[in-house]
Amino acid sequence: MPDAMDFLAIDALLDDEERLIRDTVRAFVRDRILPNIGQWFEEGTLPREIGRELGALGLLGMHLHGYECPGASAVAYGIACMELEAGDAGVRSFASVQGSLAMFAIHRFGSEEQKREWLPAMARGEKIGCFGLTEPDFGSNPADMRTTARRDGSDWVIDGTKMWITNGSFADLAIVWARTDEGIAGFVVPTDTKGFSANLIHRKLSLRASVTSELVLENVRLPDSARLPGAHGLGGPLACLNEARFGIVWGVMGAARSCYATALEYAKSRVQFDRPIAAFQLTQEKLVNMLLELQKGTLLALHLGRMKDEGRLHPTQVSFGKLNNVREALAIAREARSILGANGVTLEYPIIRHMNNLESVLTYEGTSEIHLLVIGQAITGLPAFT
Ligand code: TGC
Ligand code: FAD
Repeated sequence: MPDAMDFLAIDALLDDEERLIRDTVRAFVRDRILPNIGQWFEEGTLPREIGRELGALGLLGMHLHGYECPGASAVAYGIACMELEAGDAGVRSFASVQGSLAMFAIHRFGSEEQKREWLPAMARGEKIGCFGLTEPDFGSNPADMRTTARRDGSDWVIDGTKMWITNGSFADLAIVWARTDEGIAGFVVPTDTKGFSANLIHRKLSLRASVTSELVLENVRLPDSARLPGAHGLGGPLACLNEARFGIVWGVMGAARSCYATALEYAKSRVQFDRPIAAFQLTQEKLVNMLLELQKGTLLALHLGRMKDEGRLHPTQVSFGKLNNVREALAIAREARSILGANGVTLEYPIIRHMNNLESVLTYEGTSEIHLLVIGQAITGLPAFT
């Protein structure tokens, strides 16, 4: 009989190293994250030392090569994201921003000096990075950003505000994207630079176990060596987003798996009308629909991961994965929540936490509408953004 948690035997499609990474990250989540996450979520915090712990496990910049980065495959990186987000999207976000956005930006576009200065310490989790693209008035449309960087002698002077920036308040460096006379450019901004400040965003009801901040840059003066020399135009930040979006395609299946597993166990033990609620046809329909989308989404993530490892994954295919898997993970979480009845609304169970987190995941790294339009343009040849 197929396994209720792995009905299509997807496990058999992984190699030994991939299974080892999965088991290692799963054990870390079980021992370190799950016992604490309810409290962190309630308090609206994520301890900064999680960075060093993720670094010690080789999970920061894990798919990057050189500079003390592990150089793992895309599939291995995806599996790690899935296991981290089975714990909480806040922990996966931390790893995504550090590895796929901040470290990737330096790895892909940075100078040799920037790589040597930052990447090893970031891989160890000693230095924390954030990625500032979104602004208060420009989210889906970063091309029109207002933050500017102007030349002043041999220096650059940056002014502007970035909004909703993960890891912002405890970051040592911010990758800041700004408009220059030559187009959009990226800068490595040490957060102790005069004129830089980060303000914690309070009262979030989603991704609470994650630090989200506003970055304010007032007359931030940096030498030319702080500019990412390889990044020219909006394609720079968008290339970083491809990496993080790929991690989300996997990550959300971890959150969905946690919801499905919780609902399945609960349904088998919760008795109403003298029967376990799992014996009712309506409950079985919910569980089966959840399983179908969970398994299809996981297969999709694996397929995209194998394509990425073969170097033939197109950004629009990442959009396909992000749109489908986040949408389905959110539907699974909502369905799972209903199976738990009133118990589904408390932090005693993980479901409502995942469900609330997924609302942010649906929005960040490109909203579902933006990914739909990216795919729409790819299949029709007609852009419908404006
Ligand atoms: P468009 O004219 O289409 O493109 C501009 C230039 O970029 C290139 N490009 C890409 N390059 C790499 N990867 C991609 N996915 C790319 N998409 C486009 C393109 O070829 C062009 O290059 P060039 O050389 O010709 O200049 O740009 P557009 O202004 O029309 O915008 C397209 C659109 C709407 C798809 C894009 O702006 C977009 O993706 N918007 C969504 C913004 C977004 O995703 N923001 C995320 C912020 S970071 C975040 O949310 C982190 S969450 C952190 C956490 O996990 O906690
Ligand atoms: P808007 O762009 O104002 O969109 C609002 C609505 O309008 C959405 O439904 C959108 O899909 C829709 N819409 C917009 N344009 C169109 C269109 N052309 N056609 C149809 N519908 C459209 N950003 C960073 O740079 N770095 C980070 O680390 C980061 N972390 C984040 C963490 C959290 C918890 C959250 C919630 C966000 C984070 N973001 C980060 C910001 C995130 O990327 C943006 O919220 C996202 O890109 C959407 O921008 P917006 O919120 O301004 O929404």
